[in-house]
Amino acid sequence: MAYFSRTPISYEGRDSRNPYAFKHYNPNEVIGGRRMGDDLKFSVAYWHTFTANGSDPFGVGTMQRGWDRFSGMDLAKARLEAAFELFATLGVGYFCFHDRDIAPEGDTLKETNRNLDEIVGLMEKNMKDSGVKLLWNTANMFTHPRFVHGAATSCNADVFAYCAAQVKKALETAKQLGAQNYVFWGGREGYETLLNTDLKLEQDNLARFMHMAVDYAREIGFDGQFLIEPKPKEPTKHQYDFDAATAMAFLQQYGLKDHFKLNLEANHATLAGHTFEHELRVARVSGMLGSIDANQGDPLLGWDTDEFPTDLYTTTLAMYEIILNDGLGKGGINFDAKVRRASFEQDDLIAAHVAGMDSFAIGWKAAAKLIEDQVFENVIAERYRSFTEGIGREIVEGKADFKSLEAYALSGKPIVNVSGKQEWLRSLLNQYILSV
Ligand code: XUL
Ligand code: CO
Repeated sequence: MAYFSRTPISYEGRDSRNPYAFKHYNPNEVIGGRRMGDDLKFSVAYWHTFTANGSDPFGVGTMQRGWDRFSGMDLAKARLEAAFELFATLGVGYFCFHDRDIAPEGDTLKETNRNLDEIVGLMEKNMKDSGVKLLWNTANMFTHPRFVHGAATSCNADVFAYCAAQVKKALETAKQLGAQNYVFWGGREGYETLLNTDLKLEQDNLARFMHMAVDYAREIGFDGQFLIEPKPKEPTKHQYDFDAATAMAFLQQYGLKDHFKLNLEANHATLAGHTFEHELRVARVSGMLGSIDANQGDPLLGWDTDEFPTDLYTTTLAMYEIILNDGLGKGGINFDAKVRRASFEQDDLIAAHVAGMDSFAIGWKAAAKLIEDQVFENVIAERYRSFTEGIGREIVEGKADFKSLEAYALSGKPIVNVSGKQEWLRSLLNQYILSV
């Protein structure tokens, strides 16, 4: 190994204190007929792990990375080598990237595509040799100054055309590498002020762009799942794909719903003022839960901090939704997470992924047991029992109307409510998490 010197991470059980060992992630463990490894399809994010240097608005990069002694295409090749070493060390089966994470831009789009082709060829070979798969790829249409006014929602038609060329190429890459999904995160698809914005045209254009992508995927035989990744703000003030509900309404309005699912990110949910589990539930009950970006924000900071996920309430309630969804299908659990600026040693990358994987494994165990025991299902069934009989059943079956309901209400039957028992339910959740 040229970049990572640790032997593959192994499972040492819950009492281990080794930062480079799993205490809970044990893919062959089975609860309630489900195998942990089938529900926990982990993926490493190329951008945070191999390209981020730790710079922030106040300071330069801090990360110590063996591959950073190179530049240009040599750097791209070194990162690729480091990436497949890390996947093997962690035993992770998937990864994700933006086109510009893996190969540098050239002076022209032609040259950029040539750089990309060369790395994608090498990547394909690495994937074959290792068995590691591409969970999803996407196009970076937010970093370069040409995207200053947006990408598919830019006021400049030349930018729209450039983006079409870029996504066309990205779909060809997806097809070549057998990507399971293709993601649209609307990097700069939003606006700052209505004083210079044609909101209707921008949203119509975004839908036109997505239809073109769907058509081209069909034309080249790419059969991965299209995903939209909602986010309410950052970098723009008003992102068009605000949250799961907004993105689903957009897909419905523009006739795209059958072609897409959602890639939901924990920190994006909290930026939108939701819990992660709320976003997953909203998508799940509409059959739109596709994949997740696993990370967490900081409740004391108002921005997308993309920390590695360690909050067990969130991982448990996320896995609860994922198991009730019967897994994520083509989707997976992508660590869209970065080590803190002060965690600059290369081994921190390993410890961070181990922490995230273990946190989701704990979440999986607690959730699988909760579902096996039907803890919340029984509570919920009892709570809504009034809709399974009498007047409630008539409402649900469409047999009631305002007149029949008025007659029922006027009959004088007393209304009796019962407690929601939230505190007891939270303590039950604690018990399940503590007993994994
Ligand atoms: C940004 C974000 C992206 C997407 C991929 O907040 O989450 O990294 O996941 O473009
Ligand atoms: Co993300």
